Amino acid sequence: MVLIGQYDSPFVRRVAVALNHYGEPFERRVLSVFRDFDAVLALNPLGKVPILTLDDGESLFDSRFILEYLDGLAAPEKRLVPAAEPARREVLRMEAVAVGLCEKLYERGYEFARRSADKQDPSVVARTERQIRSALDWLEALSASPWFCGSGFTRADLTAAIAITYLREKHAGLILPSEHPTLQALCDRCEAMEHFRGAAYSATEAAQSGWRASAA
Ligand SMILES: N[C@@H](CCC(=O)N[C@@H](CS)C(=O)NCC(=O)O)C(=O)O
Repeated sequence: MVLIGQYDSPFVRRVAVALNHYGEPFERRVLSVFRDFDAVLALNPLGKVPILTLDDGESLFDSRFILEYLDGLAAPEKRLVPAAEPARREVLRMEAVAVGLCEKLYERGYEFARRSADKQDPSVVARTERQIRSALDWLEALSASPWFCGSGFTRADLTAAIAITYLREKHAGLILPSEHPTLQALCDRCEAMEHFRGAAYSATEAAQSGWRASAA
């Protein structure tokens, strides 16, 4: 399998960490959705990453779809979403908020890093920042100790941890870490795990694709 995308993307990282967790070997092709847009469009009609190319050449895209596919392949004890309700929908609800948080952070970053100052819309930024804060407060209130759902590590933990790293790396100064101590601790715990270290956030890849860290 080949994972396409950079390790400054929370969506790409969540697929990479899951692949490591399942013990699925993969190669990576470091394409940027900006610098290598034509190549990405050739693989995904939406021109977005992550893309996972299977050994027969089939391409899967959208981290949600890819992670569902991979969880279906995994042995039951390795799965990252519980099979039984209500735990299943609890994890999926938390994951939805954590992925949505990544999407809102991406939107905010896009406004600053990709648009010139005269094109930025303060009302869009303010709305996005409210959504980011609301999602963080909601996740913090779940008091992960050590994990969100019982004693097992799930995709909700994986995604929330990656979202906090993304916040720290690309939106430093937006929200004080002391406002969400449980999420910060979850992030530290996860990023220290082997599966996360094998797909660590890459500031180099962020810089290579033209990321401008401004208005943090
Ligand atoms: N819902 C998608 C979001 C993926 C996404 O937005 N990826 C960003 C990179 S971090 C991207 O490809 N952006 C290019 C674009 O939206 O034009 C997923 O979970 O995979």
